[in-house]
Amino acid sequence: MLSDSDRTVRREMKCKLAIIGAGPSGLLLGQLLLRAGIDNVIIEKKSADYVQGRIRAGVLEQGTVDLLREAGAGRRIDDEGIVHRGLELVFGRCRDRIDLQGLTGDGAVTIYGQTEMTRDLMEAREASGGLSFYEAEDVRLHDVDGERPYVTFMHDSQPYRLSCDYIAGCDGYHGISRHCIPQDVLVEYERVYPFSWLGLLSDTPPVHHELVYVNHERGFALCSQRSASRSRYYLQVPPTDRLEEWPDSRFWAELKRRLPDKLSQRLVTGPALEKSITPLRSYVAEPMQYGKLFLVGDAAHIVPPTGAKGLNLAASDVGTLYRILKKAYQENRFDVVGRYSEIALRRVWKATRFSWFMTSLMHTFPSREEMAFERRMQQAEYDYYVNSSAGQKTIAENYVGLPHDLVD
Ligand code: RFL
Ligand code: PHB
Repeated sequence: MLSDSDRTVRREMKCKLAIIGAGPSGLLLGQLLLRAGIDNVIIEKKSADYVQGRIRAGVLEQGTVDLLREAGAGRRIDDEGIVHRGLELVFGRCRDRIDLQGLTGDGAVTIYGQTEMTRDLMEAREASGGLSFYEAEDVRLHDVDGERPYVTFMHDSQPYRLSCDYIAGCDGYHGISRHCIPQDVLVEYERVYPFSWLGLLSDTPPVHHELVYVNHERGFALCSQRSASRSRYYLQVPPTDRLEEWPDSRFWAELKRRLPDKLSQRLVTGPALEKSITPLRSYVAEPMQYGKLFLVGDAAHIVPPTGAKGLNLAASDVGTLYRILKKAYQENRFDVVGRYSEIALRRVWKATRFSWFMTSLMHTFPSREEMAFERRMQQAEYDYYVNSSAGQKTIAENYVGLPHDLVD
């Protein structure tokens, strides 16, 4: 038991890397570094249950799966992940399969929920004895551009001070880390799309064995899945729509209207386990590094989910920072530390481009309804991409994930 006087004394701690946020970025980075002997502490403002329960991504690139394995958290994904070697695109009356495997020389993606990946990483961290503070309050970063940065926070009514060599801002789009970069240094690029996604999770068998992305004149629809008995569906909805306006019955009726007849007849409906609305945006912050602070994952960039890239991009940032810190600490190559932003941003912009392309190609743009020319351009673009081997290959190699950059 702590006495009252203990509680008012600031607890002092030290580590090589302070990690802000226990989303997939923070957990994966922490676990990879622990295994490389680079100690780190994770500070997260929400509870572990809350973080684990967030229903989000479902499609993992091979590079992401490889990093999970390297982190010692790959056993369950190897057993339970579902490998997809193709996907379907639907535009008007056209239904086209993109053969990911054939077009990329054996490429594929793995269907595995972000909730499961988070759970695996939390368990691996627990097993390695890594220190994490959940439900931390008043988290603040100090001297990020100085020699000895540190983080202060409150936990269980106790003040803490964590001194470190570096800080990884893995605290997502709404986090605090990015705001530590001075305004005259940070450049932000943004596009807000004029629609949101309404997602529904249900214990019903998926309508198709592969993912189906649909451009219908009533709006985009996506048929995804988590297992042979659990489906995840999305509908494009106006950005002003609220969840109360979408009872399950309306969701299923609208999805049926947007699917090709064959799929719509096969659709099995059921009560929603979860429903949520997500606005779509593209956002990139440059640079992704300032002094001793690195921005990782959604803290630095957001992509619309149409390309299934958000989590994978977070993982490739983690891979880059992990390789850089490993080189620095294990080979005394601290000269490479300054290259994080430049290396990470190359891949970030390419994934941003692909996500923007898929979003532009597959959604109905409200202003385009009257703009017949724009709709025709979209149709021509679709026709070109799916009927050209170069076009198909471009989609396939981006969807399975571009190579992770090496650090030399
Ligand atoms: P996260 O997951 O937002 O985690 C950030 C963590 O930081 C904590 N935090 C703080 N901690 C301490 N102090 C503070 N001041 C803090 N402020 C915040 C937060 O509580 C949180 O725990 O960011 P991270 O780790 O970078 O991970 C990013 C991914 O979660 C995200 O990119 C994906 O979910 C995006 N995404 C998809 N990505 C894919 O690769 N494939 C997909 O199929 C896919 N589908 C999706 C998606 C995202 C979606 N939504 C809801 C945005 C589908 C949807 C609908
Ligand atoms: C999902 O299963 O949640 C999912 C799949 C593909 C996407 C986005 C989300 O492009």
